[in-house]
This record gives sequence, structure tokens and C-alpha cells, in this order.
Amino acid sequence: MKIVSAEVIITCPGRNFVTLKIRTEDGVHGLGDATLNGRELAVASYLRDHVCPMLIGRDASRIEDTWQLLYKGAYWRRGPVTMSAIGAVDMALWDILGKSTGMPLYKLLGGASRTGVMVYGHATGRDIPEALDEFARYAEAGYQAIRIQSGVPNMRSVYGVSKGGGTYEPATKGRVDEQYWSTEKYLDFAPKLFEAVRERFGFDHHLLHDAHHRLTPIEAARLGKAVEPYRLFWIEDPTPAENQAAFRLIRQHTVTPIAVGEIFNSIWDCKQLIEEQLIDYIRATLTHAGGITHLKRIADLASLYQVRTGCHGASDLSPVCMGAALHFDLAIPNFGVQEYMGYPEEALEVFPHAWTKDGGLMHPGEAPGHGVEIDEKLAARYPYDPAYLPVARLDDGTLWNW
Ligand code: CS2
Ligand code: MG
Repeated sequence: MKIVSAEVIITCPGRNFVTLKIRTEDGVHGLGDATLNGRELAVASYLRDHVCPMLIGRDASRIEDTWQLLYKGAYWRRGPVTMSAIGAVDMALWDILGKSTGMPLYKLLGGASRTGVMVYGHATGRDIPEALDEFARYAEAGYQAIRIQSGVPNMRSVYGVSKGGGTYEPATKGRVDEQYWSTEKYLDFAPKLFEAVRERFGFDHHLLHDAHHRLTPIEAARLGKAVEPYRLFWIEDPTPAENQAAFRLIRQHTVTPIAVGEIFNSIWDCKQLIEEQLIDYIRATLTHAGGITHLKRIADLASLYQVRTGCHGASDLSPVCMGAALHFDLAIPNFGVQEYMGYPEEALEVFPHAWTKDGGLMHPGEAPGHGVEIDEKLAARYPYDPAYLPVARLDDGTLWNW
């Protein structure tokens, strides 16, 4: 199965996506997602200029050896750009293996460990009533797990709330938005949001929330403790995780479960968090954490410490990543939940897919490989449109964690 071509396709059906397409001499092709929100061209160049030429002539079935070559061979290991490029190659090679054997990816990973994949959606609102109404829509649609985010009174910006309906997209076209954050106002408000959810909807739904790296460890501990009566499924990214030991401080004070990892790109980013059981869910993704080959290693390490997966699935991970993730989620033993924010209609048209969705439950389908394709003609109608993630500042202008 010699590789004869490896090309990068950049398209912007509602938002930018970077897709790697690898083709073998037998005419089998595989796709991998290489999208890194706000830094798409960096990964595209890393692939086009440095990786794709190395792939030509290689045996597509040597997935592990290719992973090791791209990881160790770069010398400059790890990092979101490198690991997203490796992730895209790895996803494409597993896709080719599935197509050449006629096997859906989940069967190559050991077969189904569950009947379907529980996904969570995003209930957002500018205030509590609006967020609760959105929560009701997800509950009526049959979701068991729902994330809730709301505007905070007297805060100049809101996090995680879609601007004027449609799927939430944090990147802004052509500029870096400056948003403002006040931890004091947030900590005072957040417990009221969860209390309102439990009062109106009871405890039948898994309730998730994203603090998006904005608290210090002791502030995260204070929040976790304050919301224990509302039994959250998890608080996500409570504090920046470069210092993995910081989570010991949170763990000392609260039993509210913690999810971290959407910005991780290797097992080294989470080894201590997992081994010391400082987290309950690991959110690393196939795209940003080196593909199926590496994320399987992370999930296997996590399973030794009863840590489950909760893969990031924002709309800036392409449908190719989502398709592959659903296979991964169906197969691994320590699956927790999969984020699914949904996609703009035009994105789903550019990326035909085999997955099915019934309320809050998804299935990757039985198509060989990961089951997601790209309509290249349609993709060409949506040229790259530069867009960047915001930054956050405190009221006094201090640059903070967005
Ligand atoms: C968020 C993301 O979905 C999440 O949990 O953290 O929306 C994140 O902000 C974006 O993926 C960044 O591109
Ligand atoms: Mg998040």
C-alpha cells in the first residue's frame, strides 16, 4: 500500500478546516483533520512543506512506524502544530487501513464496547432564563448530558455563548477580539446558574460546565466546593494545567469532578494528572493529540487510574475528527462522554459522513474507515478566511486566560 500522494485541503464552510488527504497506489485514500483554530496555516505549512514529501513512497499500513518517524524524526517534539500534523497523518492512515480491509475503524480498535456514544450539547444564554430555555431544548431533544454557560451580570463579555444563535464559534474573522473577565463576578454568579438548573430540571441530566482556564487553583477549589450540592458531571478546565501539581490543591477541597485536556497534545501533558488521579476526565482529541495511535495510549494510561475520556468536540474540530472520534469512543473501555457542538449546514455538506445521531446518542456507522469524506469541488467554493481566537483581559487591563 505505497503512498503516492499527500495533499492539504483548506476550506471554510462556516469556519476554517484543514484536511489531509493521503492516497495509495491502489487508489485508496484516507482523510485526517489538521485544524488548529486560529493557527490553521501553520499546520497546513508543517504538513505541505515538511511532512507530505516524507510520506511519498512509504507503506501506508506502517502506521506506528510512521507515527514514530514523525514524532522522533522532527527532533523538536510535541506542541500543538507538530502534534496536529501527526494527528492528521495518523487519522488518514487508520482510515486507509479501514477502507483497505473493509472494516469500520471501531472494529479495528477492538469492536464496540457500548451500543452508542453519549454526547453533550451546549446550552448557552446571555442570562439564566435564556440559558435555561436552551437547556430545556436539549432536554426535550433527549440529551442525557448538557453543558450550560451563561452571561454573567455586569461582566463586559460573555464566554461560550453563541453570538445571535447558530453554533457557537469563538474565532472572529480577521481580528483578535479583546474580551473582559472578572473572576469575582463569575464566582459569585456560577452557583446560582447551577441551582436554577437543578430547581427547574432536577437531577436527571448530567450537568457540565466549562471554566475555560480562568481560575487560580484555590478559586477553582472554592467553585468546586460551592457547587457540590448541584452534583455537576464535571467542571472543565478550572485552572491552566501547565502546572499539573496545582490540581492537588483543588482535589483537597472538593469532590466536584474535573475534566481537562482539550489543549493537550501529548501524554506528557497529562501523565501526572492521571497517575495522581487529579482529574476524572481527559479531553485530549484525535486531531491535537497525535491521532488514534497516541490518544489510545493516553486513554489506556487513563484507564489504569479510573480516569475516563471526554473528548473535546467543538465545531473547530472538523467532521473528519468527529467521525473518527465516534469510532474511538465506541471502542475504548473507559469512555465517558463526547462533546458535540454541531456544525454549520454547509460544513456537513462539504464533509459527507456515516455517523448517525438520535437525540444525545451518536453512532459512527459501519462504513469502512472513519466514514467521513470530503466533497473537494464544494470545498473549493469556501476559501480560507482568516479568523482568530479572542484574548481576555481583567478590568484593569491585565492579559488573562481566555
Ligand atoms: C471550548 C471550546 O468546547 C469547549 O470546551 O473550550 O469551544 C474552545 O474554546 C474552542 O475549541 C477553541 O477553539
Ligand atoms: Mg472547553
